[in-house]
Amino acid sequence: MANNAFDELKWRGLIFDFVEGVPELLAKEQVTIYNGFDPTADSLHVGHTVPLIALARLQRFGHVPLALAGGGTGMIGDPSGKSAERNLLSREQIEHNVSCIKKQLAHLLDFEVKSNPARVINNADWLLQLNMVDFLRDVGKHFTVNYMLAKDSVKNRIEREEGLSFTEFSYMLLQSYDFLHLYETTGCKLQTGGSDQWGNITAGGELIRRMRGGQAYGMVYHLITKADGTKFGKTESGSVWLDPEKTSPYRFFQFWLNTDDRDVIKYLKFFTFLTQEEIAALESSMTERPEAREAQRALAQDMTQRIHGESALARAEQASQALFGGEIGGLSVDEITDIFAEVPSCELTKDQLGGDGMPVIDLLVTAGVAKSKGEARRSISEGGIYLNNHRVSDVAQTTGMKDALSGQFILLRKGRKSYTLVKVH
Ligand code: 485
Repeated sequence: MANNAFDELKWRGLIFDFVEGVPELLAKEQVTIYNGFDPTADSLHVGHTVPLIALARLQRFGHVPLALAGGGTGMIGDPSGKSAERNLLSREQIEHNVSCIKKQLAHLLDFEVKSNPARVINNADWLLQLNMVDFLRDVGKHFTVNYMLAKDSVKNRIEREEGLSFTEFSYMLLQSYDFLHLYETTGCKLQTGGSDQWGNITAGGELIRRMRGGQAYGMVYHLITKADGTKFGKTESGSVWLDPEKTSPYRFFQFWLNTDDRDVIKYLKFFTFLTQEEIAALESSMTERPEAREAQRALAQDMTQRIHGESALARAEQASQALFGGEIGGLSVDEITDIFAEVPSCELTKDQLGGDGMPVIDLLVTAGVAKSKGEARRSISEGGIYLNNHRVSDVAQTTGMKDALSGQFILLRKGRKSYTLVKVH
């Protein structure tokens, strides 16, 4: 760890921009710092973890982190970084999403430490009771429309001729009001976020200066980019969520494991608490033995462990081995479905496999692994056929319900990694 918070974040390559005075502020006092997260879905995704983990980093340096769930702002929708107007979510949906993301926000922060415990707050608690006429008089009067139009979030929409509703146009006033509210009620002086939040954060600083004559600060992080130009945090199956019901720990582990060599060192700095020395060692390993993918493995282990816990990591690693011929005996139905989702499959009834079962040779033909019994026999005698990842050594071997994992699956493999999943029902 660097010896002050700002240098640490800077070394990690996180800092995109900051208000003058932030390094000194972080060096000389214990600062209350907030970062907001809108409840647009019932889970955070991997992109959200950069600012969240940064809050945890700042907390380790003695600062006080506030993670804000936007139960109020979520009713409106932030136009920042968005090219099109969003659909409004219902109140019930927002409340549900808030309760889901609050748990995730809490997961990475420390609530026990005596000197600077974290807090999770919800801006619905103060925004929903605002009176519109009071708000327009007290807050709106401090912003010129000219100032608001000059913000990137607004300018981009107008230039693209997409336009934006008055609803989204007003969003920056609400986020500004949050900063003012937290400045007054908690002494919060610093707001953080991704670089798309710069306009909203500086607007809040402006409001605090104009209404209270106070000085508040902002600091924004780089949005994550990928060397291949595609969007970070997405796979063919969609966003990578923190909720294990939406993205299984196995998929989550695989997502990190698949990081491009050109991105992995940057991600180790952004996402993990590994030290400079540890990251430097992984960097040399990557240059010398890229095929070992040690850096990717360290990243995948660290993130999966921190988000999903030790035992989920162990299972995810075991699951990852399954595709490389590892033991599949202890895997659950959900894990097998998840791991082998992309491999060809076929369906068989329990009757077909009941009684004395059927010769493996017949199953290979039925499942399309071999074109004929002759080919099936040949493959077995060459030692190239595996049943549940165990080599079939006898051409006369039979298989039946005794081999069905959880009574539902038989996994066939031909050669090193050509799998077929037989589903029994
Ligand atoms: O007082 C606040 C109320 C809400 C917010 C911030 C302060 C949320 C913010 N307006 C927002 O929309 N954030 C995005 C979100 O919630 O998904 C993303 C940002 C990204 C990063 C991340 O949240 O686009 O840059 O800040 C944590």
